[in-house]
Amino acid sequence: MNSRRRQFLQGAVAATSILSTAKAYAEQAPHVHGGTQPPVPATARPVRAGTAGATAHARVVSPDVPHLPFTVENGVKVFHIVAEPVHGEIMPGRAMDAWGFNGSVPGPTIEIDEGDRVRLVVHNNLPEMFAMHWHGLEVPMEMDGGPGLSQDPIPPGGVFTYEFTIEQHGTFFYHSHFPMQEMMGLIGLFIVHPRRAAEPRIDRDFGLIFQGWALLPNNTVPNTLAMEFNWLTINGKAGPATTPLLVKQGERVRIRMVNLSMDHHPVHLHGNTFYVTGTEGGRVPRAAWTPGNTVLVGVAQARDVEFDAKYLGDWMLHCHLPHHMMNQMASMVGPMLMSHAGGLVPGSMEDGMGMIRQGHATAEHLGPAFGRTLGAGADGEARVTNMALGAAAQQGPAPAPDQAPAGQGGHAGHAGMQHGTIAAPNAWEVKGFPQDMWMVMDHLVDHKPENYGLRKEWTASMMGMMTLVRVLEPEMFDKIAELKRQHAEARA
Ligand SMILES: [Cu+2]
Repeated sequence: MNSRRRQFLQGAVAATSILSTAKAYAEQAPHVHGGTQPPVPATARPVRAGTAGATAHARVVSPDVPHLPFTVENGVKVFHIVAEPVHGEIMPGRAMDAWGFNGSVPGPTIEIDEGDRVRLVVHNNLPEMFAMHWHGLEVPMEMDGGPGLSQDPIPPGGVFTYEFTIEQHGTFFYHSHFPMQEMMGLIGLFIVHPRRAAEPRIDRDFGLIFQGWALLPNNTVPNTLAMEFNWLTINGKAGPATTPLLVKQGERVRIRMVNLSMDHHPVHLHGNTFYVTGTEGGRVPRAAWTPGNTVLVGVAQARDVEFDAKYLGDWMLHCHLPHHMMNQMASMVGPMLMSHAGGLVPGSMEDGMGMIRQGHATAEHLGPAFGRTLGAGADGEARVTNMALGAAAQQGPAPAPDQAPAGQGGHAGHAGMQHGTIAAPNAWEVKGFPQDMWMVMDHLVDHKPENYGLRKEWTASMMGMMTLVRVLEPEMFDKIAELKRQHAEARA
């Protein structure tokens, strides 16, 4: 054991100093959902005094997620973390009842400096036991947060104090070590800046957490047993409700990405080449940096990428798994609605319980359409395996008369979905049609200053695990900064 490690262990405090009850603390704690908290401005702040050779580093911006405040007591940075149920919105109108920390899902960002001693007072306001793990941090065993293994679980209403000194730097995170609780959202970023600032100097530093949810229609509570995920989020928001990363042309950008979900995410940046400069184990030696535009962020991994923002533009940053670029995937209703002969009107049993527009529910032309048979059935049915969604189907070309019942040019539509209206006259004769997912949602998010100046209909394909890196001219950057200031003022 080296001397630093020994000092480290000697300094560790007794694990269970009860400072206050979780409930009492929670009443004082800021209860602000991440989505309503203005992003922390990317103002540079100096590395703490006394670190030789240090230069300033940019503060990490974690869009849609607040920073966790701390106090300093006898040189120790003291944080209070409250695990609790959180009601929030994945996007406007799509509520979620998950579990998070201090009113935010994911939890607030902890940002410290290498060499800091930290005291993390964890309050359990969940209805069941809990323990916190510090992912990637080299802490004494008794501080590791393995329930049963290294500590007794924290009971509901209980408090556990973790304390250690951090002699690492990089992108780390904190999370519940009960797996099903992880799936309810209990994770947050834990960023440690190096004693000596990174070279080349980083102008804009961002932190993103990727999560996946099974939020079934008409339900606000994630199904943590599901193996299929229909909502994919960055910092708790799905596109287009994610908040763009704003940079000025010419700046050097770092994006720190952490994945705690059930899938790996190959994250792709448009229009720029980046270098992978860090993992969940810290900074990668420069000689080993690799160029790319897509980086696989596996479950429980962190990846830092850096690039010089040379090119003006609103560049997509997104998981490239196709189903992770969508919202509200709902394959379970496909077999019910995939008919070419649908229409959502109330009706009798004979009308197919309101699921067909006209005709008889058991008519031959509806063959397999409503789950009556499996496999090949009516000719029209064989052309498509998806449900025929929305306006594309409603406004697009009607099936030829021999391919659909007379008078049934329309198709099952979903209120709120606006699918593309550009389709070939013979679209319905093409197997597989329709596929597009064109949903313009500008009106839901255009009030956000960070979205100022984006092209009309920019939201049409901004869904799921997707955000934007906006490389702006300085004047535009300053204009948006001013709008953000006004926006924050108006809400205060
Ligand atoms: Cu993905």
